[in-house]
Amino acid sequence: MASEKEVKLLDFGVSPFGVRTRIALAEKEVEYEYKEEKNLNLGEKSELLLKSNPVHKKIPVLIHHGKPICESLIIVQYIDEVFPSKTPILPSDPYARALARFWADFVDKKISQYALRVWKLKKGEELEETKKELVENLRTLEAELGEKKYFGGEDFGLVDIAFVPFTSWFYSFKAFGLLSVEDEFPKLAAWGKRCMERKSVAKSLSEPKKLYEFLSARRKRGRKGEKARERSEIVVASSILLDHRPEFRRTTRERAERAMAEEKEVKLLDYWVSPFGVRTRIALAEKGVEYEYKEENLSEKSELLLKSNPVHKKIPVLLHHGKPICESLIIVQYIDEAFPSKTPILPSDPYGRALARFWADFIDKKFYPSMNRIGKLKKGEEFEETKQEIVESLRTLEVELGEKKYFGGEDFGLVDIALVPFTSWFYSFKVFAELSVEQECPKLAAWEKRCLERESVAKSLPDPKKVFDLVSSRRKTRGFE
Ligand SMILES: N[C@@H](CCC(=O)N[C@@H](CS)C(=O)NCC(=O)O)C(=O)O
Repeated sequence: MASEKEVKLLDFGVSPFGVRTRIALAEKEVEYEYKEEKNLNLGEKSELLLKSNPVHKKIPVLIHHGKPICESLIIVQYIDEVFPSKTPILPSDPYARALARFWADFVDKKISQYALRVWKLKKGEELEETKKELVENLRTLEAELGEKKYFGGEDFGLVDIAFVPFTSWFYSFKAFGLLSVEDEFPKLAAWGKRCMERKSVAKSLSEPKKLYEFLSARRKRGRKGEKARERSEIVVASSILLDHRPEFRRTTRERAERAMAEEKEVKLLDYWVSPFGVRTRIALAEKGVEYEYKEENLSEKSELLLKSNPVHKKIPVLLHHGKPICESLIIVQYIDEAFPSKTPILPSDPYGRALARFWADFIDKKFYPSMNRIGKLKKGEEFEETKQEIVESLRTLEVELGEKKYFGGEDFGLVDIALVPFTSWFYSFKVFAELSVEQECPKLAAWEKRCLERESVAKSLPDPKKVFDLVSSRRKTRGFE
Protein backbone atom coordinates (compact mmCIF):
# COMPACT_ATOMS: atom_id res chain seq x y z
CA MET A 1 0.00 0.00 0.00
CA ALA A 2 2.88 2.38 0.73
CA SER A 3 3.63 2.88 -2.95
CA GLU A 4 0.04 3.73 -3.72
CA LYS A 5 -1.15 7.29 -4.04
CA GLU A 6 -2.85 8.72 -1.01
CA VAL A 7 -5.93 9.70 -3.03
CA LYS A 8 -7.38 7.51 -5.75
CA LEU A 9 -10.54 8.08 -7.75
CA LEU A 10 -12.52 5.27 -9.36
CA ASP A 11 -14.44 6.96 -12.09
CA PHE A 12 -15.97 6.79 -15.56
CA GLY A 13 -15.24 9.66 -17.98
CA VAL A 14 -18.74 10.84 -18.87
CA SER A 15 -20.32 10.33 -15.47
CA PRO A 16 -21.74 13.62 -14.13
CA PHE A 17 -21.31 12.20 -10.63
CA GLY A 18 -17.65 11.48 -11.29
CA VAL A 19 -17.21 14.98 -12.72
CA ARG A 20 -18.43 16.43 -9.41
CA THR A 21 -15.65 14.74 -7.51
CA ARG A 22 -13.05 15.77 -10.10
CA ILE A 23 -14.11 19.41 -9.79
CA ALA A 24 -13.95 19.28 -6.00
CA LEU A 25 -10.47 17.73 -6.07
CA ALA A 26 -9.32 20.35 -8.58
CA GLU A 27 -10.76 23.18 -6.47
CA LYS A 28 -8.72 21.89 -3.56
CA GLU A 29 -5.68 21.25 -5.77
CA VAL A 30 -5.46 17.67 -4.54
CA GLU A 31 -3.26 15.35 -6.59
CA TYR A 32 -4.75 11.96 -7.14
CA GLU A 33 -4.56 8.80 -9.15
CA TYR A 34 -7.38 8.56 -11.65
CA LYS A 35 -8.64 5.06 -12.37
CA GLU A 36 -11.08 4.74 -15.23
CA GLU A 37 -13.66 1.94 -14.97
CA LYS A 38 -13.24 1.31 -18.67
CA ASN A 39 -16.08 -1.06 -19.33
CA LEU A 40 -18.70 0.31 -16.99
CA ASN A 41 -21.10 0.91 -19.88
CA LEU A 42 -20.85 -2.78 -20.70
CA GLY A 43 -21.71 -3.67 -17.15
CA GLU A 44 -18.18 -4.80 -16.28
CA LYS A 45 -16.79 -3.66 -12.96
CA SER A 46 -13.33 -3.97 -11.49
CA GLU A 47 -12.63 -5.99 -8.37
CA LEU A 48 -11.52 -2.80 -6.71
CA LEU A 49 -14.84 -1.09 -7.41
CA LEU A 50 -16.86 -4.06 -6.18
CA LYS A 51 -14.78 -4.25 -3.03
CA SER A 52 -14.85 -0.50 -2.41
CA ASN A 53 -18.55 0.04 -3.00
CA PRO A 54 -20.20 -3.32 -2.33
CA VAL A 55 -23.54 -1.70 -1.54
CA HIS A 56 -24.23 0.30 -4.71
CA LYS A 57 -21.36 -0.96 -6.93
CA LYS A 58 -21.19 2.47 -8.54
CA ILE A 59 -18.55 5.00 -9.39
CA PRO A 60 -17.36 7.46 -8.25
CA VAL A 61 -15.48 6.09 -5.28
CA LEU A 62 -12.79 8.13 -3.63
CA ILE A 63 -10.17 6.09 -1.84
CA HIS A 64 -8.26 8.10 0.73
CA HIS A 65 -5.45 6.33 2.59
CA GLY A 66 -7.08 3.09 1.42
CA LYS A 67 -10.50 3.99 2.85
CA PRO A 68 -13.38 4.20 0.35
CA ILE A 69 -15.96 7.00 0.30
CA CYS A 70 -19.01 6.60 -1.95
CA GLU A 71 -21.82 8.77 -3.35
CA SER A 72 -20.69 11.92 -5.11
CA LEU A 73 -22.32 14.55 -2.87
CA ILE A 74 -20.95 12.79 0.19
CA ILE A 75 -17.50 12.61 -1.41
CA VAL A 76 -17.57 16.33 -2.22
CA GLN A 77 -18.44 17.17 1.40
CA TYR A 78 -15.71 14.81 2.57
CA ILE A 79 -13.17 16.52 0.31
CA ASP A 80 -14.25 19.86 1.73
CA GLU A 81 -13.78 18.63 5.28
CA VAL A 82 -10.42 16.88 4.86
CA PHE A 83 -8.81 19.56 2.73
CA PRO A 84 -10.13 22.63 4.49
CA SER A 85 -7.21 24.94 3.76
CA LYS A 86 -8.14 25.80 0.16
CA THR A 87 -11.33 27.50 -1.10
CA PRO A 88 -14.25 26.19 0.94
CA ILE A 89 -16.99 24.33 -0.94
CA LEU A 90 -19.64 24.68 1.75
CA PRO A 91 -20.20 28.02 3.49
CA SER A 92 -19.44 28.27 7.18
CA ASP A 93 -22.88 29.48 8.30
CA PRO A 94 -25.17 26.52 9.22
CA TYR A 95 -28.22 27.98 7.47
CA ALA A 96 -26.32 28.61 4.25
CA ARG A 97 -24.93 25.06 4.50
CA ALA A 98 -28.46 23.68 4.86
CA LEU A 99 -29.56 25.64 1.79
CA ALA A 100 -26.60 24.36 -0.20
CA ARG A 101 -27.40 20.79 0.84
CA PHE A 102 -31.06 21.31 -0.01
CA TRP A 103 -30.37 22.48 -3.56
CA ALA A 104 -27.70 19.85 -4.19
CA ASP A 105 -30.23 17.25 -3.05
CA PHE A 106 -32.79 18.87 -5.35
CA VAL A 107 -30.42 18.38 -8.29
CA ASP A 108 -30.14 14.69 -7.39
CA LYS A 109 -33.82 14.08 -6.73
CA LYS A 110 -35.42 16.31 -9.30
CA ILE A 111 -32.98 16.87 -12.13
CA SER A 112 -30.41 14.14 -12.56
CA GLN A 113 -32.89 11.27 -12.76
CA TYR A 114 -34.83 13.01 -15.55
CA ALA A 115 -31.74 14.29 -17.36
CA LEU A 116 -30.20 10.84 -17.36
CA ARG A 117 -33.39 9.24 -18.65
CA VAL A 118 -34.87 11.69 -21.12
CA TRP A 119 -32.45 10.92 -23.98
CA LYS A 120 -33.14 7.19 -23.75
CA LEU A 121 -36.88 7.37 -24.23
CA LYS A 122 -38.89 6.76 -27.35
CA LYS A 123 -41.38 9.33 -28.51
CA GLY A 124 -44.52 8.98 -26.43
CA GLU A 125 -46.24 9.79 -23.19
CA GLU A 126 -43.37 8.81 -20.91
CA LEU A 127 -40.95 11.00 -22.82
CA GLU A 128 -43.33 13.97 -22.67
CA GLU A 129 -43.81 13.51 -18.92
CA THR A 130 -40.09 13.16 -18.27
CA LYS A 131 -39.33 16.22 -20.34
CA LYS A 132 -42.02 18.23 -18.59
CA GLU A 133 -40.62 17.30 -15.18
CA LEU A 134 -37.12 18.18 -16.30
CA VAL A 135 -38.22 21.55 -17.64
CA GLU A 136 -40.22 22.42 -14.51
CA ASN A 137 -37.35 21.51 -12.29
CA LEU A 138 -34.85 23.45 -14.35
CA ARG A 139 -37.16 26.43 -14.02
CA THR A 140 -37.19 26.04 -10.25
CA LEU A 141 -33.41 25.90 -10.26
CA GLU A 142 -33.12 28.93 -12.49
CA ALA A 143 -35.40 30.89 -10.16
CA GLU A 144 -33.18 29.91 -7.24
CA LEU A 145 -30.11 31.12 -9.10
CA GLY A 146 -31.79 34.42 -9.92
CA GLU A 147 -29.26 37.17 -10.55
CA LYS A 148 -26.54 35.58 -8.45
CA LYS A 149 -23.13 34.75 -9.84
CA TYR A 150 -23.17 31.25 -8.37
CA PHE A 151 -25.88 29.40 -6.47
CA GLY A 152 -24.37 30.34 -3.13
CA GLY A 153 -23.79 33.98 -4.14
CA GLU A 154 -20.31 35.23 -4.91
CA ASP A 155 -18.63 31.92 -4.09
CA PHE A 156 -18.56 28.82 -6.22
CA GLY A 157 -19.78 25.91 -4.09
CA LEU A 158 -21.66 22.66 -3.54
CA VAL A 159 -24.74 23.40 -5.68
CA ASP A 160 -22.61 24.58 -8.60
CA ILE A 161 -20.54 21.41 -8.33
CA ALA A 162 -23.68 19.27 -8.14
CA PHE A 163 -25.29 20.75 -11.23
CA VAL A 164 -22.53 21.94 -13.55
CA PRO A 165 -21.62 18.44 -14.86
CA PHE A 166 -25.07 18.31 -16.46
CA THR A 167 -24.32 21.34 -18.62
CA SER A 168 -22.25 19.04 -20.86
CA TRP A 169 -25.49 17.24 -21.62
CA PHE A 170 -27.28 20.36 -22.88
CA TYR A 171 -25.65 20.12 -26.30
CA SER A 172 -27.00 16.59 -26.72
CA PHE A 173 -30.46 17.58 -25.50
CA LYS A 174 -30.57 20.18 -28.24
CA ALA A 175 -29.09 17.91 -30.88
CA PHE A 176 -31.62 15.19 -30.06
CA GLY A 177 -34.39 17.79 -30.45
CA LEU A 178 -35.40 17.56 -26.80
CA LEU A 179 -34.74 20.94 -25.32
CA SER A 180 -32.68 24.06 -25.85
CA VAL A 181 -31.43 25.16 -22.45
CA GLU A 182 -29.91 28.32 -23.96
CA ASP A 183 -33.31 29.47 -25.21
CA GLU A 184 -35.43 28.26 -22.33
CA PHE A 185 -33.08 29.03 -19.46
CA PRO A 186 -30.73 31.87 -20.40
CA LYS A 187 -29.66 32.46 -16.80
CA LEU A 188 -28.66 28.86 -16.31
CA ALA A 189 -26.81 28.94 -19.63
CA ALA A 190 -24.92 32.11 -18.61
CA TRP A 191 -24.11 30.59 -15.22
CA GLY A 192 -22.76 27.48 -17.01
CA LYS A 193 -20.42 29.73 -19.01
CA ARG A 194 -19.24 31.48 -15.85
CA CYS A 195 -18.50 28.13 -14.26
CA MET A 196 -16.51 27.09 -17.33
CA GLU A 197 -14.17 30.00 -16.70
CA ARG A 198 -12.93 28.13 -13.67
CA LYS A 199 -10.05 25.82 -14.37
CA SER A 200 -11.48 23.16 -12.06
CA VAL A 201 -14.66 22.96 -14.15
CA ALA A 202 -13.13 23.40 -17.60
CA LYS A 203 -10.73 20.53 -17.11
CA SER A 204 -13.23 18.18 -15.50
CA LEU A 205 -16.30 18.47 -17.68
CA SER A 206 -16.96 16.09 -20.53
CA GLU A 207 -16.51 17.66 -23.93
CA PRO A 208 -20.16 18.16 -25.11
CA LYS A 209 -19.53 16.85 -28.63
CA LYS A 210 -17.75 13.74 -27.33
CA LEU A 211 -20.57 13.13 -24.89
CA TYR A 212 -23.00 13.52 -27.78
CA GLU A 213 -21.12 10.86 -29.76
CA PHE A 214 -21.19 8.57 -26.75
CA LEU A 215 -24.91 9.09 -26.19
CA SER A 216 -25.74 8.74 -29.89
CA ALA A 217 -23.91 5.43 -30.00
CA ARG A 218 -25.84 4.27 -26.95
CA ARG A 219 -29.11 5.31 -28.57
CA LYS A 220 -28.19 3.41 -31.74
CA ARG A 221 -26.96 0.36 -29.94
CA GLY A 222 -30.37 0.06 -28.39
CA ARG A 223 -31.22 -1.23 -25.02
CA LYS A 224 -28.77 -4.07 -24.69
CA GLY A 225 -28.50 -4.68 -21.00
CA GLU A 226 -31.01 -1.96 -20.20
CA LYS A 227 -34.45 -2.19 -18.73
CA ALA A 228 -37.27 -2.53 -21.23
CA ARG A 229 -38.65 0.92 -20.50
CA GLU A 230 -35.38 2.62 -21.32
CA ARG A 231 -35.94 2.60 -25.08
CA SER A 232 -33.28 3.96 -27.37
CA GLU A 233 -34.70 5.47 -30.54
CA ILE A 234 -36.30 8.86 -30.28
CA VAL A 235 -36.84 11.95 -32.34
CA VAL A 236 -38.72 14.72 -30.64
CA ALA A 237 -39.10 18.28 -31.68
CA SER A 238 -42.27 19.43 -30.01
CA SER A 239 -42.07 22.63 -28.05
CA ILE A 240 -42.05 22.42 -24.30
CA LEU A 241 -44.97 23.43 -22.21
CA LEU A 242 -44.03 26.20 -19.88
CA ASP A 243 -45.69 26.47 -16.53
CA HIS A 244 -44.89 29.66 -14.69
CA ARG A 245 -45.11 29.12 -11.00
CA PRO A 246 -44.64 32.51 -9.35
CA GLU A 247 -43.44 31.21 -6.02
CA PHE A 248 -40.27 30.02 -7.70
CA ARG A 249 -39.36 33.46 -8.94
CA ARG A 250 -38.42 34.38 -5.41
CA THR A 251 -35.22 33.02 -3.97
CA THR A 252 -35.21 30.86 -0.87
CA ARG A 253 -33.40 33.62 0.95
CA GLU A 254 -36.11 36.16 0.17
CA ARG A 255 -38.76 33.73 1.30
CA ALA A 256 -36.87 33.17 4.51
CA GLU A 257 -36.54 36.89 5.16
CA ARG A 258 -40.25 37.43 4.72
CA ALA A 259 -40.90 34.79 7.35
CA MET A 260 -38.59 36.47 9.89
CA ALA A 261 -41.40 37.77 12.07
CA GLU A 262 -42.14 34.38 13.59
CA GLU A 263 -42.85 34.29 17.32
CA LYS A 264 -41.00 31.20 18.59
CA GLU A 265 -37.36 30.75 17.76
CA VAL A 266 -37.81 27.10 16.71
CA LYS A 267 -40.96 25.75 15.16
CA LEU A 268 -41.56 22.34 13.61
CA LEU A 269 -44.15 21.64 10.93
CA ASP A 270 -44.82 17.96 11.22
CA TYR A 271 -47.28 15.08 11.03
CA TRP A 272 -47.47 12.66 13.94
CA VAL A 273 -46.75 9.40 12.12
CA SER A 274 -44.12 10.68 9.67
CA PRO A 275 -40.80 8.85 10.11
CA PHE A 276 -39.11 11.91 8.62
CA GLY A 277 -40.76 14.16 11.17
CA VAL A 278 -39.79 11.75 13.96
CA ARG A 279 -36.14 12.14 12.94
CA THR A 280 -36.27 15.86 13.53
CA ARG A 281 -38.10 15.43 16.85
CA ILE A 282 -35.41 13.03 18.08
CA ALA A 283 -32.62 15.39 17.03
CA LEU A 284 -34.27 18.34 18.79
CA ALA A 285 -34.77 16.23 21.91
CA GLU A 286 -31.13 15.05 21.85
CA LYS A 287 -30.07 18.68 21.83
CA GLY A 288 -32.61 19.70 24.45
CA VAL A 289 -34.06 22.36 22.14
CA GLU A 290 -37.49 23.69 23.05
CA TYR A 291 -39.77 24.25 20.12
CA GLU A 292 -43.30 24.83 19.02
CA TYR A 293 -44.84 21.74 17.39
CA LYS A 294 -47.34 22.38 14.63
CA GLU A 295 -49.29 19.38 13.38
CA GLU A 296 -50.11 19.59 9.67
CA ASN A 297 -53.13 18.20 7.92
CA LEU A 298 -51.47 16.77 4.83
CA SER A 299 -54.65 16.70 2.81
CA GLU A 300 -55.11 20.40 3.48
CA LYS A 301 -51.66 21.87 3.86
CA SER A 302 -51.28 25.13 5.74
CA GLU A 303 -50.22 28.35 4.08
CA LEU A 304 -47.16 28.29 6.30
CA LEU A 305 -46.10 24.85 4.99
CA LEU A 306 -46.65 25.82 1.36
CA LYS A 307 -44.74 29.04 1.87
CA SER A 308 -41.92 27.38 3.80
CA ASN A 309 -41.41 24.42 1.47
CA PRO A 310 -42.69 25.55 -1.94
CA VAL A 311 -40.44 23.07 -3.72
CA HIS A 312 -41.52 19.76 -2.18
CA LYS A 313 -44.52 20.92 -0.10
CA LYS A 314 -43.68 18.26 2.46
CA ILE A 315 -43.22 18.04 6.18
CA PRO A 316 -41.02 18.16 8.17
CA VAL A 317 -39.99 21.78 7.98
CA LEU A 318 -37.98 23.36 10.74
CA LEU A 319 -38.30 27.11 11.14
CA HIS A 320 -35.44 28.68 13.02
CA HIS A 321 -35.78 32.41 13.62
CA GLY A 322 -38.38 32.26 10.86
CA LYS A 323 -36.00 30.68 8.35
CA PRO A 324 -37.22 27.37 6.88
CA ILE A 325 -35.07 24.27 6.56
CA CYS A 326 -36.48 21.29 4.64
CA GLU A 327 -35.65 17.60 4.16
CA SER A 328 -35.25 15.61 7.35
CA LEU A 329 -31.61 14.53 6.97
CA ILE A 330 -30.62 18.10 6.13
CA ILE A 331 -32.62 19.36 9.11
CA VAL A 332 -30.90 16.89 11.44
CA GLN A 333 -27.48 18.02 10.23
CA TYR A 334 -28.57 21.63 10.59
CA ILE A 335 -29.71 20.99 14.18
CA ASP A 336 -26.32 19.43 14.89
CA GLU A 337 -24.49 22.45 13.50
CA ALA A 338 -26.77 25.16 14.90
CA PHE A 339 -26.84 23.66 18.43
CA PRO A 340 -23.33 22.29 18.73
CA SER A 341 -22.98 22.48 22.50
CA LYS A 342 -24.99 19.34 23.33
CA THR A 343 -24.30 15.71 22.34
CA PRO A 344 -22.99 15.67 18.77
CA ILE A 345 -25.08 13.84 16.18
CA LEU A 346 -22.33 13.52 13.58
CA PRO A 347 -18.84 12.43 14.57
CA SER A 348 -16.05 14.99 14.36
CA ASP A 349 -13.83 12.86 12.11
CA PRO A 350 -14.54 13.48 8.38
CA TYR A 351 -14.42 9.79 7.48
CA GLY A 352 -16.89 8.93 10.25
CA ARG A 353 -19.12 11.75 8.99
CA ALA A 354 -18.96 10.44 5.42
CA LEU A 355 -19.89 6.94 6.60
CA ALA A 356 -22.79 8.27 8.66
CA ARG A 357 -24.05 10.25 5.66
CA PHE A 358 -23.64 7.20 3.43
CA TRP A 359 -25.79 4.95 5.62
CA ALA A 360 -28.42 7.60 6.25
CA ASP A 361 -28.62 8.07 2.49
CA PHE A 362 -28.86 4.29 2.03
CA ILE A 363 -31.93 4.24 4.27
CA ASP A 364 -33.61 6.90 2.14
CA LYS A 365 -32.58 5.46 -1.22
CA LYS A 366 -32.89 1.74 -0.67
CA PHE A 367 -34.93 0.90 2.39
CA TYR A 368 -37.63 3.58 2.43
CA PRO A 369 -38.82 3.24 -1.21
CA SER A 370 -39.61 -0.47 -0.75
CA MET A 371 -41.20 0.13 2.61
CA ASN A 372 -43.35 2.88 1.14
CA ARG A 373 -44.31 0.71 -1.84
CA ILE A 374 -45.39 -2.36 0.11
CA GLY A 375 -48.21 -0.50 1.85
CA LYS A 376 -49.66 0.33 -1.54
CA LEU A 377 -49.55 -3.20 -2.93
CA LYS A 378 -52.07 -6.00 -2.98
CA LYS A 379 -50.76 -9.37 -1.87
CA GLY A 380 -49.16 -11.10 -4.83
CA GLU A 381 -45.91 -11.36 -6.73
CA GLU A 382 -44.90 -7.71 -6.53
CA PHE A 383 -45.80 -7.63 -2.85
CA GLU A 384 -43.50 -10.60 -2.19
CA GLU A 385 -40.69 -9.06 -4.24
CA THR A 386 -40.97 -5.81 -2.34
CA LYS A 387 -41.00 -7.68 0.95
CA GLN A 388 -37.80 -9.40 -0.14
CA GLU A 389 -36.24 -5.99 -0.94
CA ILE A 390 -37.12 -4.78 2.55
CA VAL A 391 -35.52 -7.85 4.10
CA GLU A 392 -32.39 -7.38 1.99
CA SER A 393 -32.02 -3.72 2.95
CA LEU A 394 -32.53 -4.57 6.61
CA ARG A 395 -29.96 -7.36 6.38
CA THR A 396 -27.44 -4.98 4.80
CA LEU A 397 -28.08 -2.59 7.67
CA GLU A 398 -27.75 -5.39 10.19
CA VAL A 399 -24.37 -6.38 8.76
CA GLU A 400 -23.26 -2.75 9.00
CA LEU A 401 -24.44 -2.57 12.61
CA GLY A 402 -22.64 -5.80 13.49
CA GLU A 403 -21.82 -5.99 17.19
CA LYS A 404 -21.82 -2.23 17.70
CA LYS A 405 -24.09 -0.55 20.20
CA TYR A 406 -25.21 2.09 17.69
CA PHE A 407 -24.41 2.47 14.00
CA GLY A 408 -21.60 4.91 14.72
CA GLY A 409 -20.17 2.79 17.57
CA GLU A 410 -20.65 3.85 21.19
CA ASP A 411 -22.44 7.07 20.30
CA PHE A 412 -26.03 7.44 19.16
CA GLY A 413 -25.98 9.43 15.92
CA LEU A 414 -27.24 10.27 12.44
CA VAL A 415 -27.82 6.72 11.16
CA ASP A 416 -29.69 5.72 14.31
CA ILE A 417 -31.86 8.82 13.98
CA ALA A 418 -32.46 8.08 10.29
CA LEU A 419 -33.57 4.48 10.87
CA VAL A 420 -35.19 4.25 14.28
CA PRO A 421 -38.44 6.03 13.29
CA PHE A 422 -39.21 3.15 10.95
CA THR A 423 -39.19 0.68 13.82
CA SER A 424 -42.70 1.88 14.73
CA TRP A 425 -43.77 0.21 11.48
CA PHE A 426 -42.19 -3.16 12.26
CA TYR A 427 -45.29 -4.33 14.14
CA SER A 428 -47.38 -3.59 11.02
CA PHE A 429 -44.87 -5.47 8.84
CA LYS A 430 -45.33 -8.46 11.10
CA VAL A 431 -49.10 -8.45 10.99
CA PHE A 432 -49.87 -7.58 7.40
CA ALA A 433 -46.73 -8.77 5.62
CA GLU A 434 -45.71 -11.65 7.90
CA LEU A 435 -42.29 -10.11 8.10
CA SER A 436 -40.76 -10.47 11.52
CA VAL A 437 -37.77 -8.17 11.93
CA GLU A 438 -36.99 -9.95 15.21
CA GLN A 439 -36.54 -13.21 13.37
CA GLU A 440 -34.89 -11.89 10.22
CA CYS A 441 -32.60 -9.38 11.88
CA PRO A 442 -32.21 -10.07 15.62
CA LYS A 443 -29.34 -7.62 16.00
CA LEU A 444 -31.45 -4.81 14.58
CA ALA A 445 -34.28 -5.76 16.92
CA ALA A 446 -31.89 -5.54 19.89
CA TRP A 447 -30.56 -2.20 18.62
CA GLU A 448 -34.15 -0.92 18.43
CA LYS A 449 -34.65 -1.79 22.12
CA ARG A 450 -31.41 0.02 23.03
CA CYS A 451 -32.54 3.09 21.11
CA LEU A 452 -35.91 3.03 22.87
CA GLU A 453 -34.12 3.35 26.20
CA ARG A 454 -33.22 6.89 25.19
CA GLU A 455 -35.79 9.44 26.21
CA SER A 456 -35.35 11.34 22.94
CA VAL A 457 -36.45 8.25 21.00
CA ALA A 458 -39.12 6.94 23.39
CA LYS A 459 -40.97 10.25 23.47
CA SER A 460 -40.76 10.88 19.70
CA LEU A 461 -41.81 7.54 18.23
CA PRO A 462 -45.50 6.95 17.50
CA ASP A 463 -47.23 3.98 19.10
CA PRO A 464 -46.81 0.92 16.78
CA LYS A 465 -50.46 -0.05 17.36
CA LYS A 466 -51.65 3.36 16.19
CA VAL A 467 -49.40 3.06 13.17
CA PHE A 468 -50.97 -0.32 12.53
CA ASP A 469 -54.50 1.13 12.76
CA LEU A 470 -53.52 3.70 10.17
CA VAL A 471 -51.91 1.10 7.88
CA SER A 472 -55.00 -1.15 8.17
CA SER A 473 -57.44 1.61 7.43
CA ARG A 474 -55.39 2.70 4.41
CA ARG A 475 -55.24 -0.88 3.15
CA LYS A 476 -59.00 -1.23 3.67
CA THR A 477 -59.65 1.99 1.74
CA ARG A 478 -57.60 0.57 -1.09
CA GLY A 479 -59.67 -2.60 -0.96
CA PHE A 480 -56.72 -4.84 -0.04
CA GLU A 481 -58.08 -6.31 3.17
N1 LIG B 1 -37.27 13.33 1.87
C1 LIG B 1 -38.22 13.99 2.74
C2 LIG B 1 -39.48 13.17 2.81
C3 LIG B 1 -40.59 13.88 3.55
C4 LIG B 1 -41.95 13.25 3.28
O1 LIG B 1 -42.10 12.33 2.45
N2 LIG B 1 -42.99 13.77 3.97
C5 LIG B 1 -44.36 13.30 3.76
C6 LIG B 1 -44.96 12.82 5.07
S1 LIG B 1 -44.19 11.33 5.61
C7 LIG B 1 -45.23 14.45 3.27
O2 LIG B 1 -45.13 15.58 3.70
N3 LIG B 1 -46.14 14.13 2.35
C8 LIG B 1 -47.10 15.07 1.81
C9 LIG B 1 -47.08 15.07 0.32
O3 LIG B 1 -46.24 14.41 -0.29
O4 LIG B 1 -47.91 15.78 -0.22
C10 LIG B 1 -37.58 14.19 4.10
O5 LIG B 1 -36.64 13.47 4.43
O6 LIG B 1 -38.00 15.10 4.83
